[in-house]
Amino acid sequence: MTIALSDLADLAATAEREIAAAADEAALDALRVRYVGRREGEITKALKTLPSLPADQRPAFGAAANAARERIEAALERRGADLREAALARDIAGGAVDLTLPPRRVRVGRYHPISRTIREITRIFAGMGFEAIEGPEVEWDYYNFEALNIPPGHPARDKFSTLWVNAEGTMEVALAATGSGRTIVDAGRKQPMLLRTHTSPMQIRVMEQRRPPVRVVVPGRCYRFEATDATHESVFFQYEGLAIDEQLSMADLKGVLYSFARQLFGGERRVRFRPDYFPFTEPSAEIAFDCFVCEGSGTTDAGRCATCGGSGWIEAAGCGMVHPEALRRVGYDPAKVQGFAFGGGVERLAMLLTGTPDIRLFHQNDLRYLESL
Ligand code: FA5
Repeated sequence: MTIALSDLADLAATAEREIAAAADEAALDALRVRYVGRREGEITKALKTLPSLPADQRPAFGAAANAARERIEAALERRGADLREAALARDIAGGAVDLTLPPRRVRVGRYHPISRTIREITRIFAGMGFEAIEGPEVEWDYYNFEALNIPPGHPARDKFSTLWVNAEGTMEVALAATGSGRTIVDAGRKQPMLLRTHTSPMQIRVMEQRRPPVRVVVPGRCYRFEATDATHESVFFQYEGLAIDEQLSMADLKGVLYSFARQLFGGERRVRFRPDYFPFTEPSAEIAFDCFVCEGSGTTDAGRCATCGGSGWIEAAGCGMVHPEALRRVGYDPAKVQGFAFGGGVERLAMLLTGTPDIRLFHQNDLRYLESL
C-alpha cells in the first residue's frame, strides 16, 4: 500500500497518540519498530516509494517523511523518559530503593610517589629556568652510546647492561660490551636499537635540535638488565639536566645541584660531591646524600645497613661538564660555549623523601603501602 504526502502528517499524529498511551517499555519498543523501524517501519516504507514518484514531487515528500519521523522520535523519547521516571517512583514507594543507605565511598585517586617526585623535580628546576621535556624510551645505539663517546667495545658499555630490541621488535638481552644488538634498518640508518639505559641520549637529541643557550630537564624511564636490590630496579626513572651557555663552569653545576638539594630536602640531608668518571663529561662527579635509614653510619641494629649497603651514602646522580667532543659532534664550538649535565635517579630521591627503605616497594603496587606515603 502506498502512502500519500497528505497522509504523512496524520500518520505522525496517530503515532504520537499511541506512543503517549503506551503502558510500558515493551509497548513503546513495539511502536518504535512499527513506525520508525529501519526495515519495516512505516516511515521507511513511505521513503521506499520515493523513486516511483514524479521527480518534482520527491523533495516535498522526502521532507514531509523526515518531519514525520522527527515528530515520532521526539514522542518516543518523551514517553520513554516518563515511563522511566514512573518506574523509579514506584520502586522508591515500594521500598526497592533504600534512600537511607549511606552513599558508596568514592575513592579519590592520587599521584604515585614517583609521579609526585617527578613533578617536584621539574617544579624546582623550572624555578631555575630549566624547561621540562621528554624523549623516546626506545633508542638508537648512536644516541645511547656512540654520540656519548661510548663506541662499540668501550668498557663503559659494561656498566649499562642493555636490553636490545631485535628486528622483529621483540627483546633480546645481551651485554652491551659484546655489541650484539641486531641491525635495524630505518631510513637508511643501519644500527642496533635498544631500550635506553639512561636519559643522557636526550643531551645529544636536544643539542642537535637547539642552539645555545639551552636549559632543559628530562624525566623519563630507563631500562637495565640487572639484578634488583634495595636501591636498584631494572625499570626506573632518571631526570637528565643539560645547560649550555657561554662561560659555564663546574661552579655553576655545583651551585645548581646544591640549590636543588636544598629546595628538595630543606637542608635536612648532607650532600657528598666527589669525582667520578663518565665518557661524555669531563671532569665528572657524583652526588650522594646521607642514608636516612642508618643516619649515615652504615650500620643498624640488624648489622650492615641494607639500604645503603653499609656505605652511609645513597648515590643520587652522576654529573659533569659536557665533553668537548660531544659538543663538536653536534656542531657547537667548545671554544665559545660550555655545558654541564647531570643525570639522577628519581626513585632514589623518592626513597629519601618518603623514608622508603627499599626501591622495590614503589613498584609492587601494594596500595596499603602507597597510600600511607
Ligand atoms: C648515568 O646513568 C649517567 N647517564 C649520569 C650522567 C648524566 C653523568 C649526565 C654525567 C652527565 P649512573 O649509571 O650512575 O649514570 O646512573 C645515574 C643515577 O641513576 C644513579 O646515581 C642512580 O640514582 C640512578 N640509577 C642508576 N641505576 C639505577 C637502577 N638500576 N635503579 C634505580 N636507580 C638507578
